Amino acid sequence: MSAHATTAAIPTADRKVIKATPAELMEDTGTGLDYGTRPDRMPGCLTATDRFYIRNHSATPHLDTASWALHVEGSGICEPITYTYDDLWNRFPLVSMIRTIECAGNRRVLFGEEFGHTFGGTQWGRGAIGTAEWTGVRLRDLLEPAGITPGAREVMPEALDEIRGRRPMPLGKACADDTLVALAMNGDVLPADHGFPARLVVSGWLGAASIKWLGRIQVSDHPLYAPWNTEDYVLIGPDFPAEGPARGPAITALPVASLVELPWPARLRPEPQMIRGRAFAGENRVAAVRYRIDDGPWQDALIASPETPGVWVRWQFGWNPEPGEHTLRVRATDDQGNTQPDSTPWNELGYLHHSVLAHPVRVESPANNPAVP
Ligand SMILES: Nc1nc2c(c(=O)[nH]1)N[C@H]1C(S)=C(S)[C@@H](COP(=O)(O)O)O[C@H]1N2
Ligand SMILES: [Mo]
Repeated sequence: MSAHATTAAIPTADRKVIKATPAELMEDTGTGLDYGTRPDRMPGCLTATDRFYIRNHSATPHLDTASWALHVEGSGICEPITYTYDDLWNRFPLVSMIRTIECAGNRRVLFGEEFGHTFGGTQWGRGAIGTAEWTGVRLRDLLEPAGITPGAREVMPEALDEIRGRRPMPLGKACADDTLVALAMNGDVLPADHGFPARLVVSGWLGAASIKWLGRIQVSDHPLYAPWNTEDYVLIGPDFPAEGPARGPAITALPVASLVELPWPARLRPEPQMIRGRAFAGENRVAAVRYRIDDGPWQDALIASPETPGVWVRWQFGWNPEPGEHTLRVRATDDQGNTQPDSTPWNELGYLHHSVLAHPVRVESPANNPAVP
């Protein structure tokens, strides 16, 4: 195979992800591991599983539930426990919740454009975010039978993929009502690429905390360090001092940001229409979404879905655009008063870009613009 072959040409057996990733639904970042959701292909509140973004650091593993087990162990528990797949389905209350997962590297390409710089890492546009209904067991319910010691302070889920993905969190976050070991996604058993047989969903935090393909949960009475809280998924730069073995502060909850459900650049017809998008505020609630066309005033968009912490909202507004080139800006604000900045503090690995974006829009008559329905 030539070095320039596209992923579409790679035979199925050699692909590193399992589900189809057609260009009509997903944006190929070129790594063979990471595919974004096309922002103009999100009709529902939930992101359909066929287009939910994939972020893999190594190939999707093939795991067999007959031999799979989840081990709970470490200095922060009294008695190690091993659960089978059936145990998870049958021995605990099942919980379903809608939650958004977003990669800390989402919009990295746009971050680069803001600084005239190409960041290393996966070249994400706006598609490394998605919302699903997750069904599973609260992590807390799996830890408690092992006896959490009074000195326990950190919990580190660990995966069965080749890179052994792992990322510690404080015991409090691990035991939150909405920290789930998910077994199902959008009403079906978890697909392989999204963590089958079991993945964590850590509400409002960077996607890297939501470890897929779980194999072990370590509970510790001392701080834990892994590549994903020392080398990666930390903020490195002049504004961010190193912390002990970590090159910078570890990213936890995500900042407020927004997304227009149009391609980049967008092409519209000069006629009245609704412009739609999403806003997400990590652990906070989205409180307001404002938009600005060209040099016009900032106006309120209508938030048209429940404002729940950990879940994106859909917003919309009507526009009857004049033919020509336009710039659309959207600024979301959360219930803690945080608002999208004009510029994001630079960090070496290009994480947490959440600046107000200048979305380019070309408005043309139908004759010049046949692609638009
Ligand atoms: N085991 C494991 N878990 C993982 C990853 C991984 O590569 N391996 N990627 C993480 C990252 S960086 C993100 S953004 C989310 C993406 O989840 P998704 O592929 O289901 O969208 O999974 C996280 N969990
Ligand atoms: Mo990520």
